[in-house]
Amino acid sequence: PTLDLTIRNALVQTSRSALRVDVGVRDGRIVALAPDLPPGREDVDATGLWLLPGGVDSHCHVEQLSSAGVMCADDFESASVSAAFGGTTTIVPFAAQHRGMAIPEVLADYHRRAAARSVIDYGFHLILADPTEEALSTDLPQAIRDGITSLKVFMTYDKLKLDDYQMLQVLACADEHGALVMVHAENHDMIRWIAEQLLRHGHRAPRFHTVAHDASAEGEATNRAIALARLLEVPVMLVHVSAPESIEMIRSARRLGAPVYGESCPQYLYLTAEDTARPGLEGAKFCCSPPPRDAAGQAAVFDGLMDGTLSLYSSDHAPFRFDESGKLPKGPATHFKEMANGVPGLELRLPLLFSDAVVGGRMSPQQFVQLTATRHAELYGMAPRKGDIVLGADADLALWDPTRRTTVRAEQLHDRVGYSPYEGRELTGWPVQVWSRGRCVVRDAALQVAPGSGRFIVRGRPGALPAPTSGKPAWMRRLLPELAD
Ligand code: DUC
Ligand code: ZN
Ligand code: ZN
Ligand code: ZN
Repeated sequence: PTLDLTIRNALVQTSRSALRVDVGVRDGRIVALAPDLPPGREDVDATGLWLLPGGVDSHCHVEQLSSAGVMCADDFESASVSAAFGGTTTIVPFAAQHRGMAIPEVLADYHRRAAARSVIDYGFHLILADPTEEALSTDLPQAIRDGITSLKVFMTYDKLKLDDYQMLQVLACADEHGALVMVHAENHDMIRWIAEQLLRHGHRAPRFHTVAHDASAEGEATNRAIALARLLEVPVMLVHVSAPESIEMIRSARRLGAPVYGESCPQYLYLTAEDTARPGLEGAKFCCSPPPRDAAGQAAVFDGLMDGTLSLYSSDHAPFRFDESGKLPKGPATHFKEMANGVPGLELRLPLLFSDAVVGGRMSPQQFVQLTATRHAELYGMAPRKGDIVLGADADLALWDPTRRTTVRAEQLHDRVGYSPYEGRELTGWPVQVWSRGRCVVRDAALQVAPGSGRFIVRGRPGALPAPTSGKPAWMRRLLPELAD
């Protein structure tokens, strides 16, 4: 039978090697990787271009209400379109429980909205703000069985933070039922105390956000999250890691063989605290939590990504407009504690790293593929369908022109944020054509599919977890041996 799609003459960059092969697609899957394939019904001559697996962005916020009640600027349509234009073909945003909300309803709501609007495939992580008995005994296990095999917990924010006891409950429950726990690690009271001193002295400007979120607060909470996970001998994923001391703690834990994982993001490689000090309120455009740090922090993040201490490079796209609906709820009178927290990054995540590190010669295309796609799929239970160019995988593909030069202009991006923290940057390398399950999503700088054509991914057991055992949990065997036999 004929191929639905043949992409010929590209340099195919997989997670393992660069291949001179044609790629054949049928029924949405990669079915042939060989020279001189027969023409497909869609036949693409990709001479001079690179074919990469579509990116997997396992950390983004879409159509999500913040704990302060602010709605993201992007819905599932604008977010997924923006992702696709930037070479990403899978997103795993959050379904956010707020305290008092029933988890099944939260999930049903996100499912309904994403199914109607996403143009690429998507999964969800559950944000767990209220780990009640009901949540831990019934709702979370059910969500995991339904393919939501990861959850995020917070150590800060008044309305989200869990205490250490609750963290242990969640880590043990996730271990029992087969989910990976992502942790936002910042010490709540350290940040709260610094912020209080700053505000009391009249320091209200955006840059004081970065002062309040001192690196030591991230380091302290990272250390504690690792200690809690190690007590139970369970995996943990530290998300949006920015502080050198946090990276060092993850590195040490991993050296000891602990299943501790880390993720970082473009804002920690390509922004600094100085950006938040731009005149007036302009600095708010660069404020996220944890905040961008300094040049030494940028270098530590890059080294962590290169040596495997940090496994993932995600966007942490948290889109808020630069107005009363988002960043500046009180207009010009807004102080740093009142700003919505987060920066956009879905569309530029891959082009920023590609230009700086791959074109810049600091990172191999294989390492880029692993950091932007393969490991996301593996660690979060989507491999081998997603995240690589291998036989049998979904034909989620991005054709890159490694020489295309672009100047970042917010008005040319497809999100609804209205500004870009990377405005004016010159980038080399851009994804010029993108497929999701063999359907062309982006071609000639135009969207080719309708909203709602993306599918929910029922994720399996995360690769970050050890193989399931039928016996008692590791912590019980160690701490309560008489119960474990
Ligand atoms: N955590 C995130 O993951 N994103 C934005 C802000 C935050 O606190
Ligand atoms: Zn967070
Ligand atoms: Zn002062
Ligand atoms: Zn986030």
